[in-house]
Order: sequence, then C-alpha cells, then structure tokens
Amino acid sequence: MPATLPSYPWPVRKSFRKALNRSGLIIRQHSTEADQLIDFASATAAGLSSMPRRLQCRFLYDARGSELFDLITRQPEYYLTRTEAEILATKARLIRKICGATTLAELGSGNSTKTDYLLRAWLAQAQSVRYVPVDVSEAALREASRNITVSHPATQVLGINSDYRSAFPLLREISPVTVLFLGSSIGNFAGDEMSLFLRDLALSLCLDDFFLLGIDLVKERHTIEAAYNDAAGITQEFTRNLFIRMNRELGSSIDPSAVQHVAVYNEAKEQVDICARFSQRQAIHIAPLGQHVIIDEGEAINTEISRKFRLGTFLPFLEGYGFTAEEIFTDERSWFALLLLRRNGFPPAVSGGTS
Ligand code: AVJ
Repeated sequence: MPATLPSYPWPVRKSFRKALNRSGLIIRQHSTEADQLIDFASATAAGLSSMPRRLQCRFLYDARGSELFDLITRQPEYYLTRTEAEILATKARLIRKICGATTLAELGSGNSTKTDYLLRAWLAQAQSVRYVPVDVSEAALREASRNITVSHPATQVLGINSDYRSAFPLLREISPVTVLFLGSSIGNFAGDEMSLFLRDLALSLCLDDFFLLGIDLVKERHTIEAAYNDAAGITQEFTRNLFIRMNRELGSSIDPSAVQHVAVYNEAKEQVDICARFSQRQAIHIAPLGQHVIIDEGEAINTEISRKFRLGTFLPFLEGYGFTAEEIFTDERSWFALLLLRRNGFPPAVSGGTS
C-alpha cells in the first residue's frame, strides 16, 4: 500500500463535482484492466512468498465472491449482518437526527441492503438524499445502484468503483458527509492497515463529519467459529473462489477440491484466522509474471483475518485518531456495536515517514 493518498488533479475533481449533480452514475477510478491484473498478480506473488503465506482479502470480492458473501450474510450461523440490521432498524431515525442532512457515503457497500434503513430515515426528513457507495466490485455496485434507484427514486446515487482509500480524496467534495463502514469490515485490517486507514480517513474528512462504524464484539468462541464455518459450506466456497479466480485470471492451475477452508478463533489475538489448507502438494502459477510458488501438502495460506473488538479499548483507540463517539448502539446480547463517531480531532503525526 502506498504511504500517501493519490491526489487527484484538478480536471478529475472538476468532473467529479459535475457528476455530483447527476444520478445513477458510476465513476471508475481504477486504472486499466491490465493494471488491475498486474496488481492482482504482484500482490499474489508477494503474499505467497512471504512467511506465513497470505493473500489479500480484497481479492475475494470478484463478481462471484460478492455473490457468495451476500449468501454468507443470510446463513443462520452468520449473526453479524442480522444483528447489525436489527440495530439499524431501530436507530436509523436517531442517527439521522444527530447527523442531519448529510450526504451518505458507504465504503464497501456490497449490495447495500442495510443502507435501506438509513436511506428511509434520511428521506423521511428531506425531499432527497445523496448516496455515494464505494465498492471494488463493479457488478455489486451496479446492482446496488439499480435497487436503490428503484426502491428510493428520490435518492441521487453516485457510485465509485474503487478500493476505499482511493475514494478518500473525494470525500471533502461531498462534505458534510456521514461515512458508513458497516458489517465489521474494519475487522479485516491488521494493526498497521487499521492505523493507516483511520489516519487517512480522519485527514480526508472535514471536522464535524460523521463516521458510522459497525464492529463485531468479542464473545464466546463457539458462536464466532460457527459463523465462519456455516453448515451449508458457503464460507468454504467463498474461500475456494479466490483460487478459482486465480486459475481464471492468473492461470494458476490449482485443483480447487484440494483447497480446504479453515477458520479458527484465536482467543489471544481476538481474531478469526481464515486459511486455505492444501490437501496435496500444489504448484501455483502466476502466469502474468512467469512465476510459480510450490505449496506443500498440508500447508496453509491465510486469506483473511476477522478481528473482534472490545468497546473499552477500541473507543479510546479511535479517540487517538480524532474520532469521538456521539452514540454507541448495541443489541440485547452485546454481540455487535454500531458506533456513531464524529471527527473532531487529528490523527497522530506519522513519525519518520516520507509523506
Ligand atoms: C466482510 C470482513 C465483515 O469478517 O465477517 C465472512 C468477511 N469472511 N465470512 C467477516 C467474511 C468469511 C466478513 N467481513
């Protein structure tokens, strides 16, 4: 990840400003398809040769991966989405009252179903609302935009097809804004990625902008592990799909049936470690780079981490980045929390960096 955010030249900002007045538009920020392929190939080569081996979870979300994740959220064991939706259903109006008539921007919007509660609350107070979903999957973005335009015609949708951080420099153009980052997606970030994300977000928002953050809370092991090992095997398919994507895009020649999904809760780290374990020795080819990596029988490649949080430590941590909690919403069992944060301070200065 580059240390500094991309800065957009004036013509890009100007065209974005123009686009703000139109609806149903999708802005593509990524470079060419060839660049995306090189990005996937080089990140894969680097991750497979590091120890322990790992792959970046952002590559899980191709069109099929986004579809599978959507199915995961409907499995009976996957309590996260259901619990968060329940909180949103009861608190959306209060959230709108605190945030006022801000633009809603959503990071990793997926299919935007939970956003429905918020759009409803926003539209109950004003004629229209501007909604800016950001997602790496163009298919998911298109579907979400279509669904929202149909169910809430008064919503002005401006989709941004890019990763989160690439969209950050455009946030100041839509301030006052409420940034939504739901579903505990923040749990995917390791420590350094989390710091970088929070610092860049804080610096990209204006003072008094809002940040609505969903986090999964620490709880009993069996509840967590069941959520990542659903009986229908959808999560297993989700992990396997990454290797199917590698076969298709990188010519990897992996036998998908040799990929076993393993998700274990690490109590010391308070995170789920998700791995692909290979039941046989396997050469993984990365054709665009003319490389291959040998994986031994029984070896595991980390595909994701999913961190669980404690309010007692996470809230002070967020304070350190300039985010103060206006409200904390949780469910009856305290399984999940929605934090309504306001940017009212500054992140720490980066020491020894070049930016
Ligand atoms: C999208 C990161 C919130 O960690 O619960 C679910 C991803 N992976 N099952 C999570 C996921 C396997 C999910 N997040």
